[in-house]
Amino acid sequence: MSREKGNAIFVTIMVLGLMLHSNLAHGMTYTVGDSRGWDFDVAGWENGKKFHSGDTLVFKYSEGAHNVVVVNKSDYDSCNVPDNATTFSSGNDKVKLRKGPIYFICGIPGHCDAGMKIAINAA
Ligand SMILES: *[C@@H]1O[C@H](CO)[C@@H](O)[C@H](O)[C@H]1NC(C)=O
Ligand SMILES: *[C@@H]1O[C@H](CO)[C@@H](O)[C@H](O)[C@H]1NC(C)=O
Ligand SMILES: [Cu+2]
Repeated sequence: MSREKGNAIFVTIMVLGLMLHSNLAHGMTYTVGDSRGWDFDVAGWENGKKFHSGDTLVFKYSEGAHNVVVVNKSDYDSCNVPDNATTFSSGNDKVKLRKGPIYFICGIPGHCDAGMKIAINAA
């Protein structure tokens, strides 16, 4: 193999490695609900997306209008807001995903029932 060809292959492998590395290390960032943000009828936004461990969800909403509560599946299904659950309320809440299922609802009475809930399963 020529020296030039060897160098080209080396550089290609380096670039591929860096791309893979940055993908794994930093993941994707998703704004929940896209341009509408964390709002009523956000349920289903997650469908058809492939989430991975290391991806970040950003919940955007007017501070005070909503919040984000991490719940288990039964509370997700029944829209129950448990005491002392992990709750975010800044209006610009970033959550890094770990592998496995995670469920988010809005804890303001009535909002979860109105569709403020998403279920994610990160690979
Ligand atoms: C879900 O969480 C609620 C409240 O925190 C708890 O009462 C319930 O036992 C939990 N269910 C499961 C299946 O873990
Ligand atoms: C919630 O946390 C407070 C303070 O740590 C504790 O006193 C209370 O018993 C907790 N409530 C439940 C339902 O776990
Ligand atoms: Cu809400």
